[in-house]
Amino acid sequence: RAAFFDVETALAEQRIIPHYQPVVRLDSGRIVGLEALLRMRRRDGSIVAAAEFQEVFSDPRLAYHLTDHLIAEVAKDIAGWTAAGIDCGHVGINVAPADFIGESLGVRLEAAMAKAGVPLSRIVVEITEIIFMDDPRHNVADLVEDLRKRGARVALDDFGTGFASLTHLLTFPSDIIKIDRSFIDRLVTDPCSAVIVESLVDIALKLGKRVVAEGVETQLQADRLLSFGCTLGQGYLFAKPADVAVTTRRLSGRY
Ligand code: G
Ligand code: G
Ligand code: MN
Ligand code: NA
Repeated sequence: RAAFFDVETALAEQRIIPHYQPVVRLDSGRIVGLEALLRMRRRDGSIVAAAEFQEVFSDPRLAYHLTDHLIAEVAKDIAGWTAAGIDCGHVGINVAPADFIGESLGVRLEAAMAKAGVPLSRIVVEITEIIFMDDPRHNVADLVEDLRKRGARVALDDFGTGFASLTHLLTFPSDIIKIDRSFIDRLVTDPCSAVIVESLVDIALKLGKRVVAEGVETQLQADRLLSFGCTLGQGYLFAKPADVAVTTRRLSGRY
């Protein structure tokens, strides 16, 4: 596993980069947006996924710097696509609990986007439910309100995994619900998961939110989701996360 030190060194050496996974229409596979996912490039060129070093996000100082670096890279990429006349849609970024302490994430995001000439309305801040259950210092409700006031969108990520998912719908004014992969995994094989997913989609749509299904790996899952009225998803069935060059080709319709 990659250690704290490896990630810190990679950050200093500009070897922390975003990969992007498309968010697609489940019926046509058409790309409507992206999710940025942090990757570390080793000196030998190999790529290490965030899952391999997730523990570093629990270090507040490093997590803060990783987020700042990531948002600057994402802003640059969006600016590049825009300049090339390529529409990338909305781009999701994941945040760590450390991003809810100290200087406002809204201020940091606004500064990074302004520097690249990208409107904040391009950005979706994906907040995992685990953060809500964390310590009250994180002030998530205020932060969510601040982000939306500045024009960013907010997604409840890994939705359904928290102990109080439905309460979160009331407490946090999100724009998008991302249904956790664990439910999609069992969607076709487990009738109980199917009922839960159908109900979550129904609730989210009735509340006027967009719903994105995560981890869609089979056509059967996509079809079932479509029958529930869930029109958006991401997953290996459509595309794995990939670097900016591959993503540019995908967005240009060449892949
Ligand atoms: O892409 P991957 O499967 O390695 O992601 C594993 C986990 O790491 C996911 O839960 C994802 O949300 C998280 N993650 C990916 N990129 C980032 C990031 O830039 N910041 C934070 N805080 N978490 C990230
Ligand atoms: O927690 P979060 O939703 O941010 O995590 C997203 C992670 O899920 C990414 O790291 C990505 O690599 C992974 N992922 C995306 N699509 C699929 C999929 O279809 N199957 C599996 N197993 N993982 C996926
Ligand atoms: Mn996410
Ligand atoms: Na998720």
